Amino acid sequence: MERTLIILKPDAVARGLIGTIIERFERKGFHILAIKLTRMNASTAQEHYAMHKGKPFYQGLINFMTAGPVVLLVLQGEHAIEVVRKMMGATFGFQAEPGTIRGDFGLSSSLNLIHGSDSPEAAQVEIERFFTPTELFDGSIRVPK
Ligand code: IDP
Ligand code: MG
Repeated sequence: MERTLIILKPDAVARGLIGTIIERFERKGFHILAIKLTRMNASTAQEHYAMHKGKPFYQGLINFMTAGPVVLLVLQGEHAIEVVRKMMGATFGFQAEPGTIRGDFGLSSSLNLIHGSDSPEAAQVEIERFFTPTELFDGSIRVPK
């Protein structure tokens, strides 16, 4: 069972696509271990996208990611990282296949709705970046006696 960190980016939140996107993951069978609406500050965005530092789009990406609230999620399921990346589609909406989140809901080459971890190592670091262990739930129900 794998875990992955998802960010519904500011464009997804602003366009009212939170429910639509999360519904796809729930219907696919993923369990939501954690969920939070928050605004990312610049230093967290810089850390999250450190691998892109120096690229021409980097400052625009930081500006975009901090421009409004985001929804952070931890999803769990079989092969979660690969399956979520497939469901997200290619990086830019105009290239992403229909049927994928980016392919169905966007055309932009910068506002692309969603982030998903790209490896187990990245997932662990990213989950710890945004959530404490006590914020992760296993989905089980305990009925009080
Ligand atoms: P990914 O999100 O599909 O893994 P990456 O290449 O890792 O794509 O890029 C991270 C994020 O940086 C993208 O999701 C997108 O928001 C932004 N980005 C990547 N390339 C460009 C670009 O050429 N112009 C503008 N933004 C970009
Ligand atoms: Mg990437």
